Amino acid sequence: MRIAVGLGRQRGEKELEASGVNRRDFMKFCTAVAVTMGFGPAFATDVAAALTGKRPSVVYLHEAECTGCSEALLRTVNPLIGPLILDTISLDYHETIMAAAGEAAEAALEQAVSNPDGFVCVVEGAIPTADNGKFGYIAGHTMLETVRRIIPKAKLTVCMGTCSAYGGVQAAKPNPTQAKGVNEVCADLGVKAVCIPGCPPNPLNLVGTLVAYLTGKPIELDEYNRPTMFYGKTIHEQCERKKHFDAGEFAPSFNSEEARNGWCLYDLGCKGPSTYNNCPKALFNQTNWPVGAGHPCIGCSEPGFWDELSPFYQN
Ligand code: FSX
Ligand code: SF4
Ligand code: F3S
Repeated sequence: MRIAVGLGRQRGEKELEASGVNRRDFMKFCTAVAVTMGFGPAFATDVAAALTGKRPSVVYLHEAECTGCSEALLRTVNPLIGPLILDTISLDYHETIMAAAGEAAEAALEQAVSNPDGFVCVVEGAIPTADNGKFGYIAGHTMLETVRRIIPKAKLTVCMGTCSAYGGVQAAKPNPTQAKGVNEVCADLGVKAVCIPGCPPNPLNLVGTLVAYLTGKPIELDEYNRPTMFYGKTIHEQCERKKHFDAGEFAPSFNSEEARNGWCLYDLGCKGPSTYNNCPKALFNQTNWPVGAGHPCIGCSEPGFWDELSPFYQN
């Protein structure tokens, strides 16, 4: 599946209002993005300007995965955030919601790719590389062929999710399709995509990356190409259960009084100490996060987590 969208037009808050987003909610969202980026609430005005200014043409390539990344973007509990995200990253032609299909969808892709102002490429899913990529076809082309053709032309490429970043579940042993992440598959083409891992990732991290790009902020990356503004600290450092870890208070089972009372989930398998992500602060749907809901972190934003960080549970 692939999506080609957003042809670099001017927008304004009126347009957002037309899609049911009032100024107060819009600014609340901009503040959440600004805080997630680590710039503080004052940067919300710049975020608002970036989100209502000229939006970039975005090509969204969809490869081998579970579509959880799109679900995380589209199925927000706050009905107002959906239109904002859709408008911000131009997902209005997302294949699962777009009207265009077949040749019209293909034409939209080509139109976006040849936009004279350039385009941003967002990739979701891993790329099967075994036998010349024959395990993944879209519109008669292998996924391998398409990513290698489109991505080098993009002004910025963002890997949405652990699969496009590092291969994810498709690359778990024995990896029969030899699935790989974008940077590995396109290394010889000089591509360096920004990785927003997580299975799924937090949509705020994608929006924040695009805002940084639109406002000309440098995006500092760690050794796995993750923006340090989102992935600079471990889950453990930011966890609300850490005081219990420090006090040696470990929940003995999921269904225990101790687990419900916020004790540390380390003995149940939590990988928070070796996982870099901002889940405890950014939250999903601005509501909660795995450990907050009583589930140990399984390390979903780390390369190779399916093999290297499993088993996910201990008891
Ligand atoms: Fe992977 Fe995303 Fe996990 Fe799923 O597209 S990061 S399997 S949530 O859907 O790629
Ligand atoms: Fe660390 Fe996990 Fe315990 Fe939180 S629950 S303090 S992340 S080990
Ligand atoms: Fe993933 Fe751990 Fe966050 S499992 S969603 S990195 S809490």
